[in-house]
Amino acid sequence: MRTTVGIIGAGPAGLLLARLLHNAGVDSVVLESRDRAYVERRQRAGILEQGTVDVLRAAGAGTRMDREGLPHDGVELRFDRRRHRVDLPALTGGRAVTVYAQTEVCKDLIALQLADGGPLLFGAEALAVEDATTDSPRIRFRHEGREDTLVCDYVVGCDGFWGVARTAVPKDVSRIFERGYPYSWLGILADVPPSHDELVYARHDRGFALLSMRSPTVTRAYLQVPEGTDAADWSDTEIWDELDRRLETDDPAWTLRRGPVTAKSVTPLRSHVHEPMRHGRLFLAGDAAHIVPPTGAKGLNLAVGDVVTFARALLRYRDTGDPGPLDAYSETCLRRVWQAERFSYAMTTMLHRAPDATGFDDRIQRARLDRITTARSAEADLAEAYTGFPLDPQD
Ligand code: FAS
Ligand code: PHB
Repeated sequence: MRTTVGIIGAGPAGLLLARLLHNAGVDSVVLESRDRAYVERRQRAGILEQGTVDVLRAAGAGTRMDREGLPHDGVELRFDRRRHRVDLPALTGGRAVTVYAQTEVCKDLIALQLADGGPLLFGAEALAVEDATTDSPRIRFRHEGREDTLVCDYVVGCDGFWGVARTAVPKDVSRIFERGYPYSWLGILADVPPSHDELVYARHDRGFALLSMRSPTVTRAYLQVPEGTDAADWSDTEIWDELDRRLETDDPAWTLRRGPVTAKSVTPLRSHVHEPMRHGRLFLAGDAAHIVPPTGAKGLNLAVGDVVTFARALLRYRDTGDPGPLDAYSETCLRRVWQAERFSYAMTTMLHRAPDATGFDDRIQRARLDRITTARSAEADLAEAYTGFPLDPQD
């Protein structure tokens, strides 16, 4: 098999890249190791930055998002029984976010790709990327029990944290920057209308809590739990009781709506960056290159930023012969990635309580929250980061 751009992974990064290239007349092939149903139901991101919404619309993948997505102009910070609303458009010159689940973004992009895009092979596992430093990098893959090779001009590794693409970068070239966190997230889906019409991020001495949603009838919520927690150890009642405790407030209008929990899972929290994000004709995008703790709602949006940067750079090279943006791909993406890492780390350490936290740590967290809720400059910094860093230096 031969193509211009070989894409490993049909998560949001790989699927959006295939769409952007298709719209620009560049052929590509997407190899995805799992089946379609798995990719379409894998619960992950829920928040889309303004820039991501704009890119999906421009790519022709925004119809259902515009119909079913929930635009949000604010988020709430809750601590010490206080409720503080962060007015995103007022603090950012009009930017906001949209609640539209990653599962739905993937469904929309898969439907478009299968309708009129290039090949999208499910159950096709990439085994290795070879000859990345030549003009014809190759992907060796297994599909329907047979090994095959995809010869490309460029390979883009969109295969997530556990993928193979990153392993094709020689050890003496790779630099890894990482931070683990001594806690995880217990996430639930519940068939009950959300208790609030915007997201609530809560800092509590018992630990972090987040109230989010998937639709006007489906709540998505998260609790900070000890590392290694088994979701099965938490009964539905225990989860709702703990959410109630951590979301406590003096506001008499507040009630936590409870309902049947339909899914629960535990996710470890980590920050991880692989540099460089390019090695010869191999480019890394999304979770294949970087992981952020989900507290800043940045993961999916960063993946979108990477593939927009790659697609624009490739088209610039094709249309003008200027290799500049392609050569600067890693540097351009890493500038945005490190801002998102900084923000996600700040939100995580401000809102979670470490098992060995001291009174001093608690006071510092409260001082950071007090600063954000009383100083417009600090609040604006949070709002700008939350609604999204520029997708590309051209923006
Ligand atoms: P993905 O991991 O989504 O996709 C990689 C794909 O590659 C997968 O389909 C995998 O099957 C495939 N693959 C792997 N190895 C392969 C191989 N050898 N051959 C072929 N295919 C292979 N982000 C946000 O922005 N907002 C949020 O609210 C948010 N919440 C989150 C909540 C949770 C619980 C988690 C876990 C993550 C959350 N994230 C959030 C981050 C998340 O959305 C990721 O950043 C996003 O999935 C990254 O997309 P991709 O880079 O496409 O990687
Ligand atoms: C979610 O809705 O899944 C979600 C929202 C915001 C976050 C993380 C996850 O920061």
